[in-house]
Amino acid sequence: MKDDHRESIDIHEETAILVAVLLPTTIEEPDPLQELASLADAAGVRVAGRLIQQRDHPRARTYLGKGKVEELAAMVDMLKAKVVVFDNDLSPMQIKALEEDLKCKVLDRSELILDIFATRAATKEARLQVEIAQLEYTAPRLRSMWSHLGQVTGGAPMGVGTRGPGEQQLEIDRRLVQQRIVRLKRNLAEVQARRTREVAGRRDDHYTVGLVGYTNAGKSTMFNALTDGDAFEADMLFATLGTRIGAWNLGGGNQGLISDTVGFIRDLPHHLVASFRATLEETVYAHLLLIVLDVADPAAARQFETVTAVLDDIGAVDQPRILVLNKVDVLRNTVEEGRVPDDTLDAWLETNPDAIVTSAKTGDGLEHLTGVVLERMRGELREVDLSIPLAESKLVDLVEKRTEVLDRDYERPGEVVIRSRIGRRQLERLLAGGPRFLVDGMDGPTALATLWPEMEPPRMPRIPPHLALHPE
Ligand SMILES: Nc1nc2c(ncn2[C@@H]2O[C@H](COP(=O)(O)OP(=O)(O)OP(=O)(O)O)[C@@H](O)[C@H]2O)c(=O)[nH]1
Ligand SMILES: [Mg+2]
Repeated sequence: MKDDHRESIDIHEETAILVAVLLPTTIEEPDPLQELASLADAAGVRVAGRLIQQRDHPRARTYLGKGKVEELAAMVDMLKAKVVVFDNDLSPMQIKALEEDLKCKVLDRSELILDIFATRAATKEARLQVEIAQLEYTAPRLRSMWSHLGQVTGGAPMGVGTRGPGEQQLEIDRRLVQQRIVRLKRNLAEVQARRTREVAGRRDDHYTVGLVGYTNAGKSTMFNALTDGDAFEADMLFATLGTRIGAWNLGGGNQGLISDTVGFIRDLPHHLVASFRATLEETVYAHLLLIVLDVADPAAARQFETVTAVLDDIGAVDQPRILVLNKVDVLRNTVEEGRVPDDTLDAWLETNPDAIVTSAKTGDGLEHLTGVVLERMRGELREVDLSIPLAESKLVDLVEKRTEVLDRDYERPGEVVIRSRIGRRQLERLLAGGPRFLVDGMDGPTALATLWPEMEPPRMPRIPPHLALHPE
């Protein structure tokens, strides 16, 4: 084997063997390699073999036990595998030792995820995010970093990668990598500052709803069904990497903005979470979160845990969440196949009575979901008298269209008093045009505070320090 086999981690269309080491802390699953297989599939790898070992703790040098490494080496040889992918995260030293023993390229789970992200990154922002994450995670695991750098930057800088990986060269590489990371982060921070302002603006002007959930749960399909949008949906992990925003007609002249974004996965590499935080910003700042769950997936419970953990991690902790139990049309099949218990749906509804059952594919439950979100948007309704100068005919029109009008009174000259049932959000929207009318005889801010005293003004969530791009 040549010494430079790990200069790049490009694994597209290569023959691979998947390996999982199950520790006592690993959650039991019928097929421990199922998710890694889906990830490998999304990365375009051809899976030729699998190996699973149970251990009390990882072996320091190779993670896998000594005998199993020998067994794996024989498999690599026999199946002519070009790459071995571990479901566990490995240290740079472990990767090096394994590559020596197995005489082929070795990748860990985080690298596989990064690889998928790298091939999917379509926007400048996503590419910056992925490159930073790769430099921080993968670069220390490469023998010769420059050739890899050349790969991600699309040009081999100074031909350094052609040189042998001497210790001194590695030291120089390391410094150059650090410099590049700093530069990229600065770049990214600029792109993201602009974005943050846009996101905050959208939040001030509209009611925003964020679709979140495990990868492949059906977010993009739901987004398309609710918005006549054209988000990419595919039976593949991480089909979506960017964020998409669409108008959601909630009925009764009300409109919300809904966003579809990157899916979550367990053990998402921390570097990746940090650099993708801004992509998730649309979510963090949304007024309401819809957690989309593939209820027919045997791993649904663990996926739900992952999603709530990531939401906490990115600071999306203040807004209300609605659980959406999706793919209910598939559930009957999975129950019949014995892959999930037949009381699956009841069990979810027992612990989450407000959950909404849907099929984004057939459209079942989406009308109900829309109604529930509209209710949330309007908030609790109040009956108020709106005193509007007759000259403000547009405003009168808006009130007639957007609220439930109970009565109209033209007795006072130059003014109409409309008795109306209205939600806080609707009133805020009407007031946004300027203080041109009184509510129960009060000005706007006073009326809001008096009529909905229990509601605090929405807060912009904080960014947890460990996820800030520039931890100071
Ligand atoms: N039968 C059925 N299939 C669904 C449903 N919702 C989504 N799917 C399918 O599930 C697969 C994944 O859907 P996506 O909408 O791409 O999932 P996603 O959550 O956006 O996934 P990522 O972008 O990877 O995070 C696609 O093949 C969809 O057609 C559903 O309610 N029923
Ligand atoms: Mg998607």
